[in-house]
Amino acid sequence: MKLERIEVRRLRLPLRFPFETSFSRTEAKEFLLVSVSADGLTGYGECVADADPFYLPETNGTVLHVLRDFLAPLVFRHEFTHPRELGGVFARVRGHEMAKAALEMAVYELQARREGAPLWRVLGGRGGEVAAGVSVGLEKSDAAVLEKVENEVAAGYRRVKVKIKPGRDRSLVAALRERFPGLPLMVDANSAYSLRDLPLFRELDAFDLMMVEQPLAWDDIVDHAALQREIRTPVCLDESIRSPDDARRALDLGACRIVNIKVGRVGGFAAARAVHDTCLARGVPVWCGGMLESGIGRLANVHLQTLPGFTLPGDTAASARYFEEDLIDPPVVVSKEGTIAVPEGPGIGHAIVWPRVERATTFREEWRR
Ligand code: OSB
Ligand code: MG
Repeated sequence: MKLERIEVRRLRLPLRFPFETSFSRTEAKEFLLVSVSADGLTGYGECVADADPFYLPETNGTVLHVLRDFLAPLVFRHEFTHPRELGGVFARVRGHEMAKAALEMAVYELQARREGAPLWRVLGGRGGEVAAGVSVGLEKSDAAVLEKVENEVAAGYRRVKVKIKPGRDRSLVAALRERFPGLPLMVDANSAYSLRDLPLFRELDAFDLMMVEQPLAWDDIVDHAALQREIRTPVCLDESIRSPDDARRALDLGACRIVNIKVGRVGGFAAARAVHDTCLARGVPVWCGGMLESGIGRLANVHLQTLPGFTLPGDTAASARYFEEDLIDPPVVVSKEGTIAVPEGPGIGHAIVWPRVERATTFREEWRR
């Protein structure tokens, strides 16, 4: 395959409800959409970088720079037979996983369209359905979080994750556990704590949480290993795993017992597969994280989590939880049983609604071979 054209758009989609974590509060999703064209077909990849570097270091600005000045020239210079080769093409560029992933995901999506196959087939997954979990942000009060969780449980989600931060942890978890005794429940701290908070995590052991996600620093695995040795609840790593090697090292060190896989965070589908394969070989469960993606990235996540190691529900919720109007038709819907149907059409498998993309576009640039 010889790519002929790459287009990058910046989009802004208002969220139906603000989403608050320990690191920020978001009222609109601002992201880059990468389109790649060859031989009369185009594939699409949604970038998970934000406008700011508060989750991980990359931003929409750094992604645009690295795509324009490094990754696009590299990919135009190479001819390849399968998108799995792009990891090698990009290897000289250190870091910038979200930029690499956005371009590589677009090429995978194009590959699927070339084969007339759903993305899951190119990734080595399966059709059918996947189990949906939901991520509930911080609210003004514990009562407000409880009300949100009540609604999500009624909607059918198979697992609920709530965001925590210092001062908004013990009482919230205790209240949730009292109200929902049997609910598969977990917490995500987005790196808001340190090892000095060990007593808190010992207390949380009493609440039968499925896991505690990324409690300590975004670039740490050593302290997480120390924490995991001291608590019963499984630690799950998100921010700390940015490559297949990171996953191997974290598991060797005992830094976690569960891994959250986000394609954008680990540098693409091939890397996500490699993280998945490492975990599967060691009996470590994985699940697919979310980044408040539009339907384009959301569907990519649906296809990915049909791989056999994704044994836990992901953070892939219904389009309507996030956006008044998603960019895809039909939107992603979650059944009363908490499942999402895996698309069977070519590529991501649902149509992109171009008038909505145009309306949300705030910037556009294209490069040619
Ligand atoms: O840590 O998993 C996270 C959203 C933005 C950035 C980081 C995270 C999240 C979520 C939301 O938890 C998951 C989703 O619903 O897409
Ligand atoms: Mg997380």
